[in-house]
Amino acid sequence: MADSTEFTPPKVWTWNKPSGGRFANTNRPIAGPTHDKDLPVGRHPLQLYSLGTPNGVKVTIMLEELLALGHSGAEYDAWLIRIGDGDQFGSGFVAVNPNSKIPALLDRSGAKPIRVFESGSILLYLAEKFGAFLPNDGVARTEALNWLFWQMGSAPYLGGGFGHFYAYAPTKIEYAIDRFAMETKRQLDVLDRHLAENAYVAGDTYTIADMAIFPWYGGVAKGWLYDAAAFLSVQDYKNVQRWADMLLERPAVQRGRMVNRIFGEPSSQLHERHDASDFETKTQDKIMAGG
Ligand SMILES: N[C@@H](CCC(=O)N[C@@H](CS)C(=O)NCC(=O)O)C(=O)O
Repeated sequence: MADSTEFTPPKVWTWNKPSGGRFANTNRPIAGPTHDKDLPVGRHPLQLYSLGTPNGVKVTIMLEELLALGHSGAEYDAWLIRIGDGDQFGSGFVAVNPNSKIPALLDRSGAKPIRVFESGSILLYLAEKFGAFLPNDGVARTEALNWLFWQMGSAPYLGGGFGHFYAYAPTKIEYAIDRFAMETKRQLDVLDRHLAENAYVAGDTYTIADMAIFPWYGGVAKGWLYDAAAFLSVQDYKNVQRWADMLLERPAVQRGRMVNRIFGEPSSQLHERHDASDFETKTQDKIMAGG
């Protein structure tokens, strides 16, 4: 491959070769479905089509937290969408999310199903539907939304920028890695300074802002993402570490992290979730495996 610094872009970009890198098989410059495929539908009011990536985990944590609070209307079926196999381009999935990305939610509790896509929109939708994990009004609500939208705007630099060029790109480009490592560390510092003064992201209470930020910035701080803990000196972000450890203690967070997960220890993976008892089977597996 030519040295990236020698590349001169043509006048008009054309799709004449695979993009290279980890997602070369599924990357396309056009939207819409590639094949006909209906989505499965289970018995619960909420149907989630997702994968246990940081964006997917935000929503499963929220659903498990709602159930832990006693909101039985938050019962859900979680179906696995294997993005590496192109499931996000099936016609049924595209009808729920025209952007072909997980997570996507279908609320079938009313007369007409309601589709919800974009993880931030799903968190807000669920918070408003159940009146939970988002203060009703005032400064606290605005602060929760500030940080929810901060996450939605910032994480693409962490994932699509830093993670892509550090871990997935076919060549290591110093300029790109430096640029996005700088931005990722800046973002971690933003969060670290804020969490020095606040127990949770939006102040004293746990909200959807924590659920949105934890899988990304908690994940990078705990070394789960991109094998980059040492490179980013994540141990230095002491307040982010304190906050991530506190969230990790929550049983709903532990359950949410297992749903639609297809990597890591087999006992930590619950590919599909259709009932609360699905977790118990996993706990039994763990005990049998001596874990
Ligand atoms: N802004 C979107 C991003 C979702 C997203 O990037 N999902 C990734 C997995 S984490 C995906 O489905 N990728 C499949 C693809 O790009 O084809 C959200 O927060 O919901």
